[in-house]
Amino acid sequence: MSLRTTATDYVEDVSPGRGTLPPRARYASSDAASLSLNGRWRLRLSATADAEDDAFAAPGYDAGDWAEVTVPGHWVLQGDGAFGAPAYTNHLYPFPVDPPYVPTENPTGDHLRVFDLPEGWPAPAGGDDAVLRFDGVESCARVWLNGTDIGEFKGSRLPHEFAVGALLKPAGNVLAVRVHQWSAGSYLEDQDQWWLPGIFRDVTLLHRPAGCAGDFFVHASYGHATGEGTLRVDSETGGRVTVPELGIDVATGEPVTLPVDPWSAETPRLYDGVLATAGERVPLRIGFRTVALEDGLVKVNGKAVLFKGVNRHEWHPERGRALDPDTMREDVLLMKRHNVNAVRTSHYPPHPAFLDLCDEYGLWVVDECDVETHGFVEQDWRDNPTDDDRWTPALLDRAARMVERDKNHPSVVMWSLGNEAGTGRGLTAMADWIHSRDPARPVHYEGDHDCRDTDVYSRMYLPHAEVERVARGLDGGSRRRRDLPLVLCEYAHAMGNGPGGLADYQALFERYDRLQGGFVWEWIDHGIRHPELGYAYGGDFGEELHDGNFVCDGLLFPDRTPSPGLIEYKKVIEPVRIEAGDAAGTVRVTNRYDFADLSALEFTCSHQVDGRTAGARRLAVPPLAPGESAEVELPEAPDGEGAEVHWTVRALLADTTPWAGAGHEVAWGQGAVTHRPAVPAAGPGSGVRPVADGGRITLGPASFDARTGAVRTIAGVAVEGLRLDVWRATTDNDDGAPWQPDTRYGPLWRELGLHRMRHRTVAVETGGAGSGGGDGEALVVRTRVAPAGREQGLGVTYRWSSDGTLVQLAVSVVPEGGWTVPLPRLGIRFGLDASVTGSVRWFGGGPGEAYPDTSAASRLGRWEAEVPDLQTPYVRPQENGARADVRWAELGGLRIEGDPVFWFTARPWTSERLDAARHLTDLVPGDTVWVNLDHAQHGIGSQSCGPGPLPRYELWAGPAEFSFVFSGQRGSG
Ligand code: IPT
Repeated sequence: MSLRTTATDYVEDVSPGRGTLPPRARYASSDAASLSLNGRWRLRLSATADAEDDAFAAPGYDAGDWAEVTVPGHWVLQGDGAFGAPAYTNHLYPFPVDPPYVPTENPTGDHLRVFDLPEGWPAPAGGDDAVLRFDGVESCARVWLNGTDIGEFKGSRLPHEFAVGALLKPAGNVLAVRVHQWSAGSYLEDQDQWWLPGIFRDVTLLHRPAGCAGDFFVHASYGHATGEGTLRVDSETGGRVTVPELGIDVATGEPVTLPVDPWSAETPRLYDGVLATAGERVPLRIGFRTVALEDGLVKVNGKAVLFKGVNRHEWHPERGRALDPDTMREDVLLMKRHNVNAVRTSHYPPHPAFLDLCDEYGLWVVDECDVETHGFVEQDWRDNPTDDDRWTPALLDRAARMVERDKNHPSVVMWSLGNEAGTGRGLTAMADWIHSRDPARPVHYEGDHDCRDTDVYSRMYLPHAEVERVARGLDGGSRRRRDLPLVLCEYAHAMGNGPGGLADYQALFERYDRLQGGFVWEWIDHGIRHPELGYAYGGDFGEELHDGNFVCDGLLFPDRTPSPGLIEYKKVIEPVRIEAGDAAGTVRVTNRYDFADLSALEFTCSHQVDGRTAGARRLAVPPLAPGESAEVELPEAPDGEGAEVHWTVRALLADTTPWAGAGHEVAWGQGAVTHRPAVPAAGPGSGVRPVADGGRITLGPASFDARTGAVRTIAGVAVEGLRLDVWRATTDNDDGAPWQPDTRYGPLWRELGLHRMRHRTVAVETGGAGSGGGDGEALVVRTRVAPAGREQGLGVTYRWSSDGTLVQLAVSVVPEGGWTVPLPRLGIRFGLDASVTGSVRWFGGGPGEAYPDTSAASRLGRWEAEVPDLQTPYVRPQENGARADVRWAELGGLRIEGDPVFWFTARPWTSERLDAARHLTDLVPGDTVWVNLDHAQHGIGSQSCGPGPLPRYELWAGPAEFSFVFSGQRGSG
């Protein structure tokens, strides 16, 4: 005998649901009445699915003592912790893998909302003249209207509609929705993100007048050879289609062909039209374009496109995946302003309004279905729902809900079956169905490396060398695959500091036709705003299973501030390349758009003398067609009188566009006119010598501790703890992902002890020849820098000299013992009194941070910043903030000139503190500003999920010499 109630069996039922209407095309508006049911709802939380009966759904139920939540929303992000907490796992299911069963502890939110029909709502005509639509509920909902059970559904990020006309009353309608956090559907929704239950997208009541539009399919193709578009709107309910601008007035189902401007992500030309049925007028936004697989390439309107894409999860640091229209628009504007041209809706169909924006502003969209079963990888994909016929109806239901909803968007150029779901018959069934329903769009799926079901060869996180092998057709693979283009649906893992190597990927994408670009992982950090921690990540809510800050791996910080990774990406993918021409005094400009010429841009040229800009002028650049380039003469450079001179050419929007104002910088380039003059050596031959006086040694304007050789002051500025430094607070990419096959240096650095190097003073030498060392003109300090327990070390010589005004420190480093790992960094560090440090001025790369393989966007110039503003606020603190190619820097009364140029970092805490911090709020500025002057840095790479830095960006220990000239700050520079 079973005592268990059967009322909740649907929760663990693999079928998609009961009672819902067939999926259909989505449109933003029509002249039919609608009523938003968003707002404040009553909420009662239970710990299990069956804790409460359905009495609450009956009219007259008194929910006066229930809590309230905002819909759309996730209950765990509301109520200040009273409604449970979010939980983050990457691919592990946060419950036992026992499909289709879910835990008995299954947080269940009963939602209640009473509503009246607004004035003017058409009088009930009897029958089904109203539809109740849910745009997204995680993960399973059962719905009652006015006490009648109308059904239940799964498929969290997909729409579900019910016919409710017969149940509606003019006033006092009771809508009851029981939402279960876990259901059989959860097995299909194992995306790498927070588990966030709730009614997180809109709830809407739609009037469906007699003769209203049903499903319809806008086919708007473009013949690039003829310049003509063909429009045909297939509609369940017949009617007429009008497009006034084109003079179109045809019956549904009837094709019409005429000259049009095509739609592309670069030129998002939309035509306003109307589908008029007997009972409804539906506005259409029509974009003519044809997507086809031709010559082994994905072509739009006859041209192969290069995807410069991002993977976008829906995210807001307070509202989770409940996105408001402004946030969606902000995402699109930020993408457009950063030269992004494509978005993969990882890993589920987005809020439908996002696709309207992509149509309008112009972005190529890979629309991905809400399917991921990644956790089954732990059991070698055994029992994977995508290869189990019992689940196929649910998979097909999801495919249909996506395709039917989104098929009328010109921006959607590919359908994606889902993510990380293994391979199996269910996926094949999805692909077959999609191919037959919409033959005009290619199908994407990464998990199928043989491309049985797909029309592009998609991979994630391939190393550069592997990408090149595929590009050259050397990777083998199935017959079908060999004829398909490669798209990296994920690459360049933007977790923490990074991703590195973007420019090197882009160079490959541009070089080989078979490579059609990729999508950086990912758009935004999913940090959750937290009162004590700043932004919370996995584990911060006490989850028993979690993946820490792996959820913070975006190009935007959680508050949508662009991270240096996005600035770098913008530069790397800029649609105009500006570089030194072959002839002296010229610049080569190349149009790298796929469709647009350069007529929307204007160009300026300026020259910089020692980094200081001397006037900017317009530069006449012809309106080059895509792929064309021209060499343009630069204006005459000013006479630098021995100083370093370079030019900067910028491509700016000539006019305001929908996504950025006139003058917005799209691309830029720099080149040298004259190179940096030699740094004056301070000391040798000047006659200034170190003078010992008790415990002190004086050398020109510097003083030292006579016993240790440690510098104490330079030009009257107290200098603390100056010494060689090789450690950096490891980045997420240094630490690497456990599954990444290459050597991960972060853990090896720590194992070797590079974070606890000891400095043994070998000798402090001031004498001339015969006094045991030194040349009489210099203070020479010899040390050995090494970790406890190991033989590896660095022999370091600090050679101080002065001409009476300047003080030069020449450092030479000789590795000892066998080094089997590269160094994190190589340079010196020292402390300055924070109370007098003031702002930092420098001539070198800026304004933002750069590392060896993230330095494309580092622009040579003069920059100034306060020390706190030099920090990059990675959600999990780690090495950050280095400025590249620094000629000189000034701070705290010191001027430091490097020979050669150096990496400059200044922070209000030590690297050790930075290393120990888990959240930004752990970092508290101290009394000392710590300055690193690095001769070299190890690259960044992408190993938090993908490959490490390319070999040329690794910093292997070897003999090194570098020097710095210190003097009092000049004030004006
Ligand atoms: C890949 C996933 O597709 C994506 O959702 C995300 O988890 C990303 O990794 C890492 O942030 S899968 C990985 C095993 C390559």
